Amino acid sequence: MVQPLYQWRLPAPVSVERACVDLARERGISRRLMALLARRGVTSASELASFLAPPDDELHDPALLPDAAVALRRVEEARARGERVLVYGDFDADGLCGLSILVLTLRSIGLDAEPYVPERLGDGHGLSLRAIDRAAAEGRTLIVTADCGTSSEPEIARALELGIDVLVTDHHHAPAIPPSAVAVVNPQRTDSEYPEHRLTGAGVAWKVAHLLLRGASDAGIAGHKLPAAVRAMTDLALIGSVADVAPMLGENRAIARLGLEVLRHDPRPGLAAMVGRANLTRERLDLEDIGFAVAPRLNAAGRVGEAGRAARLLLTDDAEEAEALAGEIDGANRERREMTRTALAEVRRSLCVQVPAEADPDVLEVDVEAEAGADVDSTVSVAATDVTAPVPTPVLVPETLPAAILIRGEWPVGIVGLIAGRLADDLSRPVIVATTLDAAAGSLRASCRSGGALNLAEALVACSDLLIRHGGHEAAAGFDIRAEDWPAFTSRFLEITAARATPPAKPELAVDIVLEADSVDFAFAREMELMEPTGPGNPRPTLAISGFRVVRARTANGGHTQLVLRRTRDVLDAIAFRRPDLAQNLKEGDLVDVVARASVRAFGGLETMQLEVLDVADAGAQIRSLAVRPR
Ligand SMILES: [Mn+2]
Repeated sequence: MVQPLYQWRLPAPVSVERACVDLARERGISRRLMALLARRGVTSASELASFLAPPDDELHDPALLPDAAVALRRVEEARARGERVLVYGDFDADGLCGLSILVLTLRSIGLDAEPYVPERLGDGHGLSLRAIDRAAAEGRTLIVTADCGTSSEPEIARALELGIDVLVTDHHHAPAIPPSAVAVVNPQRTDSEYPEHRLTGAGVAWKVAHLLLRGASDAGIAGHKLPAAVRAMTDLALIGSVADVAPMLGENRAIARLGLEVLRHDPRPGLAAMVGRANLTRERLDLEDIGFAVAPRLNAAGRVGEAGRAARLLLTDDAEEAEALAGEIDGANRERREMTRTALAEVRRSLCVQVPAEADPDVLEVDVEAEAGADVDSTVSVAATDVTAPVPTPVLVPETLPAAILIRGEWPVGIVGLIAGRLADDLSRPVIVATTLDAAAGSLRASCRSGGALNLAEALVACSDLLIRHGGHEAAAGFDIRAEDWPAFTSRFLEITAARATPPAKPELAVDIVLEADSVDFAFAREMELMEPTGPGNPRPTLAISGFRVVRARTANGGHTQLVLRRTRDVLDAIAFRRPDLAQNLKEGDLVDVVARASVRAFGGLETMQLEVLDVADAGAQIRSLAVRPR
C-alpha cells in the first residue's frame, strides 16, 4: 500500500474547434499533444496557427492599441517642444520592466525622461500624488505610466490642474469609462480592438515602444516589422510577462521566444549581471529560471524598498555599475528570503506544523492587487513548484489546528503576503497575517489567503465595519484595521470560517493528461518539446500514467527516491524529488500509477527519457486503469 500525498485532479474535457483538430492533423500533431495544447488554451485554429508560427509573425500592429494615435501624437509634441517627462512605473518586476522600456524608448528619441519608482509604503499602488508633486517641482509636463494608472482618476485630474498631462500605459482591469488621461493605452479597455488582451504591463510598454520607435513613415503594412531597438528590449518585456504569470500564448509566447534569444545572446548589462549572480547559464536560460531567479530578485527589491536600485540596474549600460547594483539587489533578495524564512519558522513552530527542511523554494510573487481593485497588498505568492505544476509542500499538520489561522506579529509589511501565502498553501485553510502599519496611529495591515477553503472577499465584506479599508478577491485579499479592533475581527472571522469554510482536504495535484505506461515514450517526450518555452504561464505537462510495476525503489542522496518502473516491453528510470517516503513504502512487485513529468536527458551522446515522479498511488486508486498490467 502506498499513500498518495495528493488528490489527483484529472483534466476536465476541453472542447476543441473542428478546424483546430483538422489543422493539427495537417501539421502532424498527435492527438495526445493536441490534448495537452488544448489544456493550455489552444482550442481554435487561429490559436494553434499562432502557436506554430515563428514569433515575428505573431506580433500585432501597435497602432491597433487603444489611444495609440493620441499617444504617438502627444509624445511627438513633447519632443517638438523639448518637454521633460516623468516615467512612473510600479515597484514589482512587471512595473520595473515596463518603466525601463519606456525610459529607454523616450530617451532614445531625444526626450529628457526620468524614472520615478514608487515605494510600497510612501506611494502605494497606482499613480501617487507625491510623484505628481515631484514632476511639477522639476518642471515636467508629461507623465507616462507603466503597469498602472488605469484606476488613478483622482491623481490624473490633480496632475491636469498642475498643467501636467498623463499618458497611461497599463494592463489592469479598466472601468467602463477610462480615466481622463491624455491617452489610456490598455488592451483591457472595454472598447479595445487590439487582438491580444493578455499582455502584461511590460508587454504593453514594449508595444508602445514599437509604436514610438518605428516612426510615422513605416506604419501600416511594414509596421509589423520589429525595429532592432525594440527587439533589443524584448528581454524586459519577457521578464514582466513571466513575473505576472501571463499565459504563454499569442503575443506573450512571441515575446517569450524573442526575449529568450536576447537574454541568452545579447542581454543588457544589468540582466547579464543578475543572471550571473543567480548562478544561471545564460545560453540555457529558460522561463523557469526567469520565474524563480530573475523576477523574484526584482520583486524582492520592491519589497525591501530597493525598487529604485532595481530600475537603475535595468537602465544602466555600464557593466561595472551593473555588477555593483546586481550585488546589492542580491543582498536585498537574501534579506527578504531570510526574513520570510525566519518568520515562517516562527509561525510554524507556534502552530506545531512540521515541514521538511529545504522545502521553501524561491517564490514568484504575483500581484493581484490592482485586478482586485484594492489599494491594499494582496500579492499572491506562488511557490516555485506551484507554478511549474501545482505541487504543494508535503507537510505534517496537527489535527488540533483551527479552521482558520489568524496571526499578528511584527514583520515588515512587504513580507506578510508571502507568509500568509505559504501557510495557506501548506495548510489548505484561510490564513491571515497582520503586522503593524503605523504604530503611532495604532493601525495594522493584514494579508489574507483563502487556502482554497473560503471566499475571502465575501468574508471581509461581512467584517467591513471593523476594517479601515479592505479589498481583494476570493483567494487573496488584504485590509487595514485599528489594533483595538483586531480581537473582535478575529472572533468574527473565526465564526464566519466555522459557518462557511469547506474543511481542508488533501492538496490537489493537477494532471494534464492520463496515459498508459506503454505510450509514454521518447517520441512523446520529443513531441512535447514543441510546447517550449515552458515555465510560469505554461507549465511543463504533468502526466498521470497507469500501469507500472515497481522493480526497484531506493533512497537517493538529498532525500529523493530513485525508481525503476517496469511496463510491458521495458523499464523506465524515474526520480521522485523530496519524497524519501516512497523508498520506504514501495516494494518490488507493487502495481502503481504515477503522476510525473517526462524529461529527455543526454548522457554520453545517448538521449534517454526519464520520469520525474511527483506522486505515486496503488494501481487504480486515483485513476481508472488504462493499461494491461505488466508482470
Ligand atoms: Mn503587471
